Amino acid sequence: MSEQSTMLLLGVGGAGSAVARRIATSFPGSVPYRTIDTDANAGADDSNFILIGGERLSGRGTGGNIGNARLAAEESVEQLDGALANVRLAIIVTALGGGTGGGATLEIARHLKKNGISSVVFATEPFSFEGPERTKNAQTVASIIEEEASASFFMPLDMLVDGEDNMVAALDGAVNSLAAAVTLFWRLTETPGYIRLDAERLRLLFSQAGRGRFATFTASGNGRVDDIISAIGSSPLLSKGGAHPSVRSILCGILAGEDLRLSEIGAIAGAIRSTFGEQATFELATVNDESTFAGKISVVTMLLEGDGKSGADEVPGSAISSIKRKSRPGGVLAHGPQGRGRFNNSEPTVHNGEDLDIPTFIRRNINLDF
Ligand SMILES: Nc1nc2c(ncn2[C@@H]2O[C@H](COP(=O)(O)OP(=O)(O)OP(=O)(O)O)[C@@H](O)[C@H]2O)c(=O)[nH]1
Ligand SMILES: [Mg+2]
Repeated sequence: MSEQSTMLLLGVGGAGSAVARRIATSFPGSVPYRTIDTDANAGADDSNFILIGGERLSGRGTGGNIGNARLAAEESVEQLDGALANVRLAIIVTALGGGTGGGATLEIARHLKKNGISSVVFATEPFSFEGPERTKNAQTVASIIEEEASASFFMPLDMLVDGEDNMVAALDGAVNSLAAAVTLFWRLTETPGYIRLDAERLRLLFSQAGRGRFATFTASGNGRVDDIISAIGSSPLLSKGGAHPSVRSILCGILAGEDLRLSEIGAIAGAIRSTFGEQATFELATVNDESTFAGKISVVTMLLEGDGKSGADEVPGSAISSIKRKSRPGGVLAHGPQGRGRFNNSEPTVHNGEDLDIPTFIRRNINLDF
């Protein structure tokens, strides 16, 4: 894809930017991307880098302060606009736990939504050993990001890496596994397969999708399909506390060499549907690329739960020039008096006794004190 692409990759914060750079190196020169940080040093060698909050923070980063990251992003987010012409779908990669990854991602997703650009956030949640404070901050900000992004996937780092690794290897492994997962996802749209998935179809699938679950699996050899099916069934990234509740939509991407058989596609698709719900909308895409996947199969599985209410607004086009930014006091989200925001004048959507039109963070009594 070129700079004319309708998809743009954004890496936010230190770890998020590292992941974006890792993905971009898998497609030299063909992934349009930007890295965004409050820390000037982090972008020293990166011509795609955008420093935010330069005046407020003097390029020193936030030191873990989500509130400062939000203000920095609010002040500087329009610097992104030059990269947004023609963009219909932004893929944001970030790590929650620090300040910038969470705070700036939230404001960027909000800015994209105002511009009619769909956004899909892939974010890691901190290792449990980073302490309860970071985990709590990450969960709080995840609930707000979920309201602003079209679709969001949050993956605990504990599940992405091998617990026996040392710290340096674990962090590198985390960057690698998130980058590999998003790279596979990107390839689904980048490399035409027999069953195509284009950026616009993806955008529609993701619009108002809400929070989802995401995992990738790779296997080779005779038992490759059985191995993948069993890994899908036991993946903690795809289950909810061990259970497999039905979802609204499923995206299954199969990337393989030229030896991919129809029966293999059928077996994988059938297993995913029977595990996560025959009633769900099911999208299948394949990529056949002998040079990368000879003898292997990689499967991208995305489960979207959205109720069709909580994601990005569908605003036609991506008319950056027509944005009228509304200022609002930092740290407070602009939802209506009852917390029902834009659903204030419509019938409530009640499920299990909860009004789903009220943002998640209000329903769950999460305090936004940053
Ligand atoms: N994958 C990966 N994750 C990291 C690395 N360093 C930190 N993390 C994780 O990413 C989270 C956020 O850390 P950073 O990316 O450094 O923070 P930031 O978003 O730049 O935010 P501030 O520096 O606090 O403004 C941490 O809580 C860790 O869970 C790394 O080198 N690789
Ligand atoms: Mg940082």
